[in-house]
Amino acid sequence: MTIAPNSGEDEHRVLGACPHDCPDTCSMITTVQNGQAIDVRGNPDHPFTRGTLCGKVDKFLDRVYSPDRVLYPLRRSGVKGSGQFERISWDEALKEIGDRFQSIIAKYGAEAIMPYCFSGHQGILNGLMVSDAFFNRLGATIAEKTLCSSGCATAFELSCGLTYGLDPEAFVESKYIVLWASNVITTNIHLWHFITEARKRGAKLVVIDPIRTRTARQADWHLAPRPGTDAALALGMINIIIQENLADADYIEKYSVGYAELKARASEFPVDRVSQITGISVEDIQTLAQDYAKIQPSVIRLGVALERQTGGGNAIRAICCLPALVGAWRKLGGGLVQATLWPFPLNFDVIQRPDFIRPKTRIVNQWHLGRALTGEMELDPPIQALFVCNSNPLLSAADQDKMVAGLSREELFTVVSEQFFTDTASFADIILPAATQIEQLEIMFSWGHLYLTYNSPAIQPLGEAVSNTELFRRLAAAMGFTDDCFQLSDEQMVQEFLDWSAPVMEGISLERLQQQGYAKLKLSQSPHAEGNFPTPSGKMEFVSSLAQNGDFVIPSLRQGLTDRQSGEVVDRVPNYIPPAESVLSNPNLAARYPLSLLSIKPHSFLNSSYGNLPKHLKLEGSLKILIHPQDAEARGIVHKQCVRVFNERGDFQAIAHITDDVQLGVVASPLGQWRRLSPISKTLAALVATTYSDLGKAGAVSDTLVEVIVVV
Ligand SMILES: Nc1nc2c(c(=O)[nH]1)N[C@H]1C(S)=C(S)[C@@H](COP(=O)(O)OP(=O)(O)OC[C@H]3O[C@@H](n4cnc5c(=O)[nH]c(N)nc54)[C@H](O)[C@@H]3O)O[C@H]1N2
Ligand SMILES: Nc1nc2c(c(=O)[nH]1)N[C@H]1C(S)=C(S)[C@@H](COP(=O)(O)OP(=O)(O)OC[C@H]3O[C@@H](n4cnc5c(=O)[nH]c(N)nc54)[C@H](O)[C@@H]3O)O[C@H]1N2
Ligand SMILES: [Mo]
Repeated sequence: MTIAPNSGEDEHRVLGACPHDCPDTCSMITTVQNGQAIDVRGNPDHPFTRGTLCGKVDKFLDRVYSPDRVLYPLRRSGVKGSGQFERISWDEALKEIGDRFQSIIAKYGAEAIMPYCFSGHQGILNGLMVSDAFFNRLGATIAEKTLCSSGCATAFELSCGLTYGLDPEAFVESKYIVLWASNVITTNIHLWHFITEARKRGAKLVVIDPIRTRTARQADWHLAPRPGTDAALALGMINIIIQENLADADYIEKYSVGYAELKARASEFPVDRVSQITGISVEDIQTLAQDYAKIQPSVIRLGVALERQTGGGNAIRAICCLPALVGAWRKLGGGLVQATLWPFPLNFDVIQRPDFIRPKTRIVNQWHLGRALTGEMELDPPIQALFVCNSNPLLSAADQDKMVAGLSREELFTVVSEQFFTDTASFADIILPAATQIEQLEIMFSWGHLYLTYNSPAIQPLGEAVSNTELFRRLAAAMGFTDDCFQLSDEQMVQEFLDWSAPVMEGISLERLQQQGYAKLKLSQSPHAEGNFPTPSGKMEFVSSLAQNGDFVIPSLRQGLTDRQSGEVVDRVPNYIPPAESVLSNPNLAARYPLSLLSIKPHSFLNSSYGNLPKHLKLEGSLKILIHPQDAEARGIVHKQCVRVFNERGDFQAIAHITDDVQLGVVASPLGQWRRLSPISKTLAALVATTYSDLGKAGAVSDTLVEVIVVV
């Protein structure tokens, strides 16, 4: 809503919500003067985000008013990828898209059209699901969206169910906090206040991360396992906890199934073996297991990164066993949080319209866009049109060289809806201008707290930019779709996309949201004190009944429908699946490519968003690779030298940062640097692994061996 004028008659403040794919979903206040936004800041009243914005979004107006914004529809006027475009009208753009889609459908069928929408915007209206109803109605290929969190979600579903875990604000009550593959200071900064408060009250902070991150540096204790070995660590902890009688027998008895099988599995992980696998000392593993069990309430914050390892799904399942084993769920502040989004009462079927999907419609996973476009997948019909929205696949998917080759195909008709001339947009035939958050209406769930956040438009859209919802209304009209869902206004979507009568919405009205900007779901702060897990048995499933039945759907916000994952490949009890590419598990490959490459989240970008804005670029620096001093010395690499990072899949060049923040044998590079601003126009996506991890078709992108050499 618009709140009382600050000073002067034509200055007012508007309550909004940060639109980004980040757990924090901040409540924001935009100050508007004479129709211009002059300031964006955090809303001090919000109990979780508490008035601060991160170092990326506190410069949001740089994004809104950037001279590089795409503000008008554009048609390609040079060769693909050249970046040459001419301005056209919306009518021309829509007619061209409609005509091309119709002729492709006539010649090849609608499956020759592939949408590609991801998480550039996280709103319930304009986010991940905004394109689904339209493309399902069109009969297009279904893009399976597993770039983020599908591995975590599947692991949760198989073990403790799709639970929010606990209220992250209850971290203040915790006495032992474990951040497991979670770089909170970079990726979830507003949780830090609650961790700091808990530490003031005596809590200990442990970080489990192969890298000494900003967060690890602040911890009481940093444990650095070898990448991809966390399942062994968790099973080793479980073994010690059971052997040393530190388990909570009463909690296990009442609220879990499969303890005997878990105990048997864990016994395969004696501490010596775990030490060999993980590289962590026997004493440290013992101390971790003992302290974690004894110091209650203990809590684990899991990041997303584990799913980017081949055995990551099983690692997450094994870690999910820990709080039930020690009864951490019993007390306020105990348990485990990964993503809190599951209780938000979204009407997925209304938003995504899976009922439009024609039987047997083809599914292509987004990670495989490059192979799909080049013809390597031998799709019939081939992809003849690609529609990108909320995403920059040239940087966020895998097989970058193949994507470039595919996007360069002359007959491929590519449409990109964007705020900026991204690397992907530069290959478009048509670019459509997208509005930013302060130019549109939105309502947001969160995956890091329990508040719904409301975003009122603060300014008129710049140029001819439109919200994603308006874009799909226009496209539907261009295709002659008269279904009611394509006539809904944004205000009607807010009403229909949420179940306002759900019990969690008690006390929450639209008026309250508009006035306050946010409202907390009605949920227990510690929902599993007495079990109540959202699993088929209602208990914590050390042995997964879904895996046992052998047939479950990958839970995903991203599709009403995704492929089923056969249970045959899924062990009923969590196990350790070694990395596909590591020195220990694949010595032949490691002889040629001895370094494990982790792709990590950039501190000053949001994935690739902001990667073109001067202040953010200055803070983030150029494409870099962190390398251990001994690994650098062995290769004659000096600090800040340009190096080539390569394997059989591809290569990129980066600036070497020599630091013992990474362990020997591990290199790391932050995601998000733009291809065209990088040496040899290549980034991480050129060489990361193209396989899936064990669960949820997450990309095993951080299970990647490389070699690094000096560029001469
Ligand atoms: N190697 C490697 N690959 C990864 C990951 C990794 O760790 N390593 N992480 C994965 C994860 S977790 C994720 S979430 C994905 C992220 O992958 P993407 O979803 O592709 O994220 P971004 O790179 O930020 O690109 C989002 C684009 O959407 C645009 N955008 C923002 N708002 C709007 C809007 O309202 N309308 C329209 N039309 N466009 C908008 C932005 O300008 C930006 O260019 O990448 C995945 N890929
Ligand atoms: N500043 C900023 N914030 C972001 C984003 C961003 O791009 N920039 N992206 C947002 C998105 S889309 C997401 S999904 C989240 C992701 O949030 P996180 O999961 O916290 O982010 P990552 O950097 O991918 O991984 C966290 C840590 O896991 C470690 N890690 C990697 N492999 C392993 C392993 O095998 N074992 C262990 N124990 N640790 C491992 C990495 O070294 C890294 O420090 O962040 C969100 N927030
Ligand atoms: Mo993500």
